[in-house]
Amino acid sequence: MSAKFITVEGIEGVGKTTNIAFIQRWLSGRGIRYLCTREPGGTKLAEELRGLLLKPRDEQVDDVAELLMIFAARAQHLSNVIEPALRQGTTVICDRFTDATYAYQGGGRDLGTGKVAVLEQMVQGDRRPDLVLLLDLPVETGLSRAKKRSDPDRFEREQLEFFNRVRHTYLDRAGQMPDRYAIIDASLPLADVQAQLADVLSEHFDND
Ligand code: Z5A
Repeated sequence: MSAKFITVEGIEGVGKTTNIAFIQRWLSGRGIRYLCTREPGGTKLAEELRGLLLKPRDEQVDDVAELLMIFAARAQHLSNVIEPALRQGTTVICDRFTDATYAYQGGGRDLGTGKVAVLEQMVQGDRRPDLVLLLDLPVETGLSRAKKRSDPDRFEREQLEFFNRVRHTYLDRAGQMPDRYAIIDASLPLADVQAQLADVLSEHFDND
């Protein structure tokens, strides 16, 4: 079985962390070797860039500066962690990847797809996720789940409209690339969300 590059995406509070733990258990149960990582982050330098990106600050952050920092972290993460793991036959589970950039910077910040696509090609070459698990729910539900946490970061301080643009960009991309995306209804109780995930994972791994 070839190693796969799987990413988990969705808006704020959609349950990525909770469900990545389930995906890890599912893979372990089948004896599949995997590595779990996240973006922005995944290496020392990329985690430092993540800290800079998420920190609330008085200074207005330029949208293109934000975009470039995300891709700087991604270049480091890809060359030091993701590509070596895939080369060694290890499946990679990544909490967010470039679909998040299309959704948050392209859609949320309204930068559009052009600038994201140029950097995607420059940094990733042909590397794209084999499977994008898009956890989807209404923005209000996600925000109310996430609100239970303290100290919102720079993204969590955004307004409802921002997250609606992010959600719709994700859904548009999923509609354009149905072979690569699986949309999971994350508004359901956890057991139902995980049953959907198990079905999609079985489809991708058991038929390989
Ligand atoms: N960002 C970007 O702008 N551009 C990029 O290219 C990339 C990222 C890669 C940090 O991401 C920020 O980076 C992110 C976008 C930006 N900011 N935002 N928004 P992150 O992934 O680290 O942060 P996050 O989106 O805030 O994720 P999170 O904090 O890890 O939340 P989550 O993992 O999706 O949710 P959770 O912690 O698993 O669940 C939230 C709560 O809901 C928790 O209490 C659960 O117990 C509960 N939960 C989960 N599932 C259920 C169900 N089914 N029913 C009821 N309750 C549930």
